Amino acid sequence: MEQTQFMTLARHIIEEQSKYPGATGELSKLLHDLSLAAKVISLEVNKAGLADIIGFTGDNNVHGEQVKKLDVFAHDMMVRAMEHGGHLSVMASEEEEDIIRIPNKFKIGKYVLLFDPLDGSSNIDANVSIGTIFSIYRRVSPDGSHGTMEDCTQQGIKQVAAGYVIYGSSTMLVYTAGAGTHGFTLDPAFGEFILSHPNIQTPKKSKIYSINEGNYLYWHPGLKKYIKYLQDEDKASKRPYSARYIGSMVADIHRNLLYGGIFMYPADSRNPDGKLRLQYECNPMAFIVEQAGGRASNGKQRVMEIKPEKLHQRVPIFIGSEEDVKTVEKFIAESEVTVS
Ligand code: P6P
Repeated sequence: MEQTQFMTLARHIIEEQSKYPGATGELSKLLHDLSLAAKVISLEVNKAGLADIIGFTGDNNVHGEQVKKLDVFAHDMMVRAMEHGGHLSVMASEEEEDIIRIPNKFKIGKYVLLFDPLDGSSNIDANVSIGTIFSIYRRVSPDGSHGTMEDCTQQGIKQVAAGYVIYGSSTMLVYTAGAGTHGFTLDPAFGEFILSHPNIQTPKKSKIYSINEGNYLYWHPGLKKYIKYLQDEDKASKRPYSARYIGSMVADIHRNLLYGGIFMYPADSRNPDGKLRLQYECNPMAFIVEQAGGRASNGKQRVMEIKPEKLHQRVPIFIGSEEDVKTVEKFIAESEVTVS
């Protein structure tokens, strides 16, 4: 790995922003506030096994999924850490039905923050890596007033920054502001995110595929053919691929980003839109992976070009190594031709 000078996240963000003439430094401060929230959530996640924080609150979130206390903590921490900075006009969380208004006592800013506070939380009790995902837009509603639903349902191509924090054997923050994708590892000794993975480039072709094969029966015929293709032997194209599926999107995509791989959460006959949310999971991950030289589509169209209709909209996603995503798109297209 390229030797990196001792670069903190704060310094990296400022240096990145200095590349953009007219940058006011507001985005830098916003990302800095996000990194503070990440440190606090990391502390709680890493001691969840000790505290009584594990276990269900007994409540259900907007999607009817049982909510773990850590989900609630992470959501509350993100809101509290971000609402007072004066950089945001509005927020939206995967854990909350409606958009989150900035309290009147705080200054209204020009950015919009969408986040999944703790993705993969059903894995908390098994100590599996989980993560926070965030996506930042510039507001489209008039300055000075409170942000709107329209601010929160912009196409992914309008993102100004996106990132995730993975709480695993170490805590890492991976982000892009449109000039490459960069990874920082939290040094717990002095609580700083240090640049460990500058300008990540994901392999164009891989030998790893990630999908919940328990849904095989319900898949599109083209997808069934593609998975069978990956399992056939062909040394020239490094087949059979290895199946790697953690069931935590941040963990699966992080591994594939570094090693190469394709992650798939497709539509199926039971879930015509798939499972993962466009605004909180798919768009930020698509921005990150594309900036690392990868590809992200819904099987037919670039994820970031999908026009959101609803805040919590779900979309199918095929994301990762560019050549692998293009291959599955081809299988789907060909099978649609034969099927129609
Ligand atoms: P399944 C976790 O609940 C999550 O939202 C993603 O992190 C993960 O990729 C997916 O759902 C796993 O879903 O249906 O395979 O358990």
